[in-house]
Amino acid sequence: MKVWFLTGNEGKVREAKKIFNQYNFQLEQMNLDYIEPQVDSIEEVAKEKMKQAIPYLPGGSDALFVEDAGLFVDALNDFPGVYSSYVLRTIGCQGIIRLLQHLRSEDPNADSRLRKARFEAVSGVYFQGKMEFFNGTCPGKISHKEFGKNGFGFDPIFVPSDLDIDGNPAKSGDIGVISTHGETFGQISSDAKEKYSHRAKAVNKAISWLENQREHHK
Ligand code: ITT
Repeated sequence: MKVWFLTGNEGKVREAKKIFNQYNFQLEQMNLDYIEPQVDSIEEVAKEKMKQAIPYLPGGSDALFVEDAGLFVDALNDFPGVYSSYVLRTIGCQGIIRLLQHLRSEDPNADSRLRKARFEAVSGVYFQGKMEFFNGTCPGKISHKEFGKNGFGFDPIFVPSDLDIDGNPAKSGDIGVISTHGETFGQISSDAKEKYSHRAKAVNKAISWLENQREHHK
């Protein structure tokens, strides 16, 4: 089955494609000039993207996929959140680091608390007149400098929290079974990022739903 992904972001396409391909879905990028709505949550943005894309779905047996993501920094009251694209384009990763410059502590373990952040993604999938939305979160912290050239967007400044044996975030203070050992998403491979990523979680839920729908329509 062909799945059309409405996005202008190549990094998001690469990551989603890798997962969709594992389940034998063919993901194609749909590049529309859509209007980015001024709303309060990434879920509303995803819903709005879906509304704008449905009329352009090329084939009746194809599915449509949308996703909106953002970086939420605790010390900045969840900024940049829905403004993440704009903030990346304007002040960039360096700007986020500068906004956190005042957060200093003698305790080397304080960073996880003081520089706490998370990536969130909401993905939406539409097939045969039905649609559903799913979310994924990746907790972590903002690094003191940019590290690494892998990934895209805010990856060079984001260190994901360790994971326990089940792939869930380890309790604060615990050393996880799966860990980047302080490395950012910019320093690790795309395979490694997939274990932690907000996108992978939301995409996997969307794929399960789509597989069920596909069975239903056979
Ligand atoms: P579309 O709306 O066209 O899909 P976008 O680049 O605006 O593309 P989002 O609104 O979903 O994408 O993402 C908001 C910003 O957050 C954007 O600048 C992304 O580069 C960044 N971002 C999203 N997911 C990310 C990830 O996994 N790693 C690093 N940065 C990410």
